[in-house]
Amino acid sequence: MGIVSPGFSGRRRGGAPDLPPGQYLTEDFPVLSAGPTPHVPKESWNLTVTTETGAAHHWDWAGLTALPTERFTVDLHCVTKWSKLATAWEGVSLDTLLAGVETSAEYALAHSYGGYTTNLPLEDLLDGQAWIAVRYDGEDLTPEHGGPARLLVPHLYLWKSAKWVSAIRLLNEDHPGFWESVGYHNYGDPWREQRYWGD
Ligand SMILES: Nc1nc2c(c(=O)[nH]1)N[C@H]1C(S)=C(S)[C@@H](COP(=O)(O)O)O[C@H]1N2
Ligand SMILES: [Mo]
Repeated sequence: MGIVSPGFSGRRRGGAPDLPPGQYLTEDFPVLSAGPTPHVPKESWNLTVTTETGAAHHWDWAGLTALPTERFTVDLHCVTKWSKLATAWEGVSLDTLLAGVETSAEYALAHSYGGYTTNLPLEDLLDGQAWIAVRYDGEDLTPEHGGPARLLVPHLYLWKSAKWVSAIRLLNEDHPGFWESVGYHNYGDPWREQRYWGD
């Protein structure tokens, strides 16, 4: 089991250098969901990755949790302006998940139980930047925060971190997700304050 802590580079907690422009610090963990919370039992949970050629890869709960997991501590930045620093998670790196997936796609579209979608460049899921998170703060991830498993891509605004993730489609063309198609920025870099189209 690998233990890594990307994103926690010893920066001073609560210091301005940790806060992207326009953000404020919060200690609690707000819940932001566009619809009702799906309750997906681990026994019926499934994750599918499809490639641009139509190849499909499936993981059930046993398959996912048999993969090496990582512990990581990262800062979260929501477009509604709260940031929560040094949050502790456990999950499977997308590098691990996608290691056996052959693709030359440039884009990814994440899908959730309940219908939510969000898009991002595939390279933003790789190189230690993204996880399928299954535990938060030492506990199984609660349904409100996306349990049993959510995508976590902390270097982008948190709407890119699809809760209750069910599928990741790897695509040759970019396809805007739920918020991206109603005016949120297509990429969503908090450090460049890319909140809305045109930012
Ligand atoms: N499936 C799904 N994932 C989602 C959302 C959602 O509505 N549905 N909301 C997004 C937004 S806007 C944010 S800020 C974060 C909130 O995560 P949290 O509720 O764990 O704080 O989840 C993101 N992932
Ligand atoms: Mo958000």
